Amino acid sequence: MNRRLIAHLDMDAFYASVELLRYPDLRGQPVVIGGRGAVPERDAEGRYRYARLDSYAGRGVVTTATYEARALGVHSAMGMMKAAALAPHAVMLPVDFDRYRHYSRLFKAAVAEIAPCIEDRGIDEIYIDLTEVPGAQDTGQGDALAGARELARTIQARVREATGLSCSIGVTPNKLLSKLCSDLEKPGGIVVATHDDLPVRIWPLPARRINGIGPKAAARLESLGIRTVGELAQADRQWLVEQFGAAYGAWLNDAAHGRDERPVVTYSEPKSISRETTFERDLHPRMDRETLGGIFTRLCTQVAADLARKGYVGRTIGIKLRDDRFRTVTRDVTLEQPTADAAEIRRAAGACLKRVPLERRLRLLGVRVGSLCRPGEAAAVARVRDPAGDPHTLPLFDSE
Ligand code: DCP
Ligand code: MG
Repeated sequence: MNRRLIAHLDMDAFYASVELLRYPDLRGQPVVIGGRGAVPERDAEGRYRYARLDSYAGRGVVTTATYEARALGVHSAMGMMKAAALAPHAVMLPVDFDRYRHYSRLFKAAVAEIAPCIEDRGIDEIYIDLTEVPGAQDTGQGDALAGARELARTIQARVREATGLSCSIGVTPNKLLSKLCSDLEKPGGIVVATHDDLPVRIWPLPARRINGIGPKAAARLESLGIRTVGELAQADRQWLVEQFGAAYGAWLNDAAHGRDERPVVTYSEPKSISRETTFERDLHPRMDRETLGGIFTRLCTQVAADLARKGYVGRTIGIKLRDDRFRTVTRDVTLEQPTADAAEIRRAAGACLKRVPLERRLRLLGVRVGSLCRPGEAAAVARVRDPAGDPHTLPLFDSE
C-alpha cells in the first residue's frame, strides 16, 4: 500500500503579493494592506503616488503586510494606527478582494492540473493529496521522499508560472503536520517530513501553532506548564483527558504526537454566506439613519451577488450588530422559500433589525444568509454532515 503523502500549500503574504504584481516598484519595501483608502494614482511622469501609513487616521486593521513590514513588527489583524507607529513610512494599499479571489482561483486551478485531489481551505491555502499522483512515491538515492520533494517543487513552479506568486508547501503523512510544515520555511519554503522529524522540527514549536489549539486552550495549557508541542507530547494522555475532556484531551495527545487520519475532503458545501463591515466611525441608529440604511442595503446586495456567483439560495436571513461597547447581537429569520434576491434579503434583514433595541452607537453591521441549497433543490432536505470526518467538528475546547 502507498504511504500517505499529504501536502499543505499556503500562499506567501497573499494579498500583499497580489498587489505587488501591479505595483512592482514596491518590491522590497514595507507595504501594508488594509483600510479603505483610494487606489494609487499616477503622477505627471506616470509614477504611482502611494499613501504612507503615517497619513492614516481611523480604525482599520491590517489584513496583511509584506515581509519587509513584518520585520518592523507589523502583522495581520493589527490596528493600522499601531502599525503606523511601528512603520510610519510603509506604503498603504486598500484591499481588493475581487482581485485576490481571482488569483485564488488561478493558483488552485494550476495545482489541480498536477494533483486533482484538493481540499479548499480558504482564499490562500489548500490541502493536496499526493498519495496517488504519478511520481509521488518515487524514492531517490538515499532519499525515500525524493518523489514527494520533486512534486512539491513542480507544484510551486506551476503556481508561479500561472500567477507570478510564491507559495510554501509542507508534505507529510497527514494534514496536521503538513499545515505546521508549510509555515516553517516561509516564504518559498518546501518542507518534506515524516514522523521521524517530529522531535526536531515540530516539538520545539509553541503548542498554539497547532491548528485547533486556539488562544483559550493555549492559555490553559500554559497555566498547566505546557508551552511547546514537545511538552504537550510528554503530558500523560489520561491527565489531558481529565483537564480538557475526553474528546479534546485525546485529540491534544494525538496532535502532539503527529497523529491525524483525516482525509483530504475535496468538496464541502458552505454553511452560510455573509458580509459585514466595521464603520470608520461609530454610527448612531437615529442620527445616522440614512448612512446606516445605505450600508445595510449594500451588504444585502453584496450577499445576494455572492450567492448568485456561488450558485446558492438560502432560507435563513440573519443580521449581526456590534455596538460601541463591543456587545454583539444577532437575529435571524427563516423564510418559507429560499432566496438569493437582494430585495428579499433586505426585507427579511430589515425585519430582524426591528427586533433589536437600538440604543447605542454601532460599530459593525453584518448580513448573513444560511440554510443554503442549490436553486431548485428541495429546501427542506437537511444536509447530512459527516460526524466523524474531521476532528475539528468535535466539541473543541476552543471554537476557531
Ligand atoms: N488575512 C486577513 N486577516 C487576518 C489574516 C489574514 O484578512 N487576520 C488575509 C490576508 C492574507 C490572507 O488572508 O494575505 C492569507 O492569510 P495568511 O495567514 O496565509 O497570511 P499571508 O498569506 O498574508 O502571509 P503568510 O506568508 O504568512 O502566509
Ligand atoms: Mg498565506
